[in-house]
Amino acid sequence: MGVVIIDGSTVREFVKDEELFKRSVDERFADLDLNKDGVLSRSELRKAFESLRLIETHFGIDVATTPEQLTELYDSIFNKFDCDGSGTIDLEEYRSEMKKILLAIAEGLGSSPIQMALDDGDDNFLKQAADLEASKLSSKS
Ligand SMILES: [Ca+2]
Repeated sequence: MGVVIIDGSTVREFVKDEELFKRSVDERFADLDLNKDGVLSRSELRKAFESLRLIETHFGIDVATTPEQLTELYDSIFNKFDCDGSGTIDLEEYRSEMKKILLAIAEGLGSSPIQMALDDGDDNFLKQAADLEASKLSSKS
């Protein structure tokens, strides 16, 4: 268990680093694509959000309590990702929506840093953003 400190610029730098951002988003996409058909289905995306706990931890949305409400919530997320309404999410759609989400998180954080507790095995985007900042700081000194 460790603690990282991030603020809006940490997240923004990560998104701006196109190569790193693409690589980590693409890796995550491949992990989520459980049946390896190259696109994310509704249930694959839902699993992703459940495991990330993005909704509870970063958007401050009241966590829906009934299964029906949860399904509605995940449906609306899915529809946001699925820009062309094809019923699946391709890599391009995933990249562009993750970028929007992370920039929205960055906006929400602003310049007031927050502490984020991480388990050792955690490898989410915010942790990677913090790692990137740490590596830049250490290469400067
Ligand atoms: Ca799939």
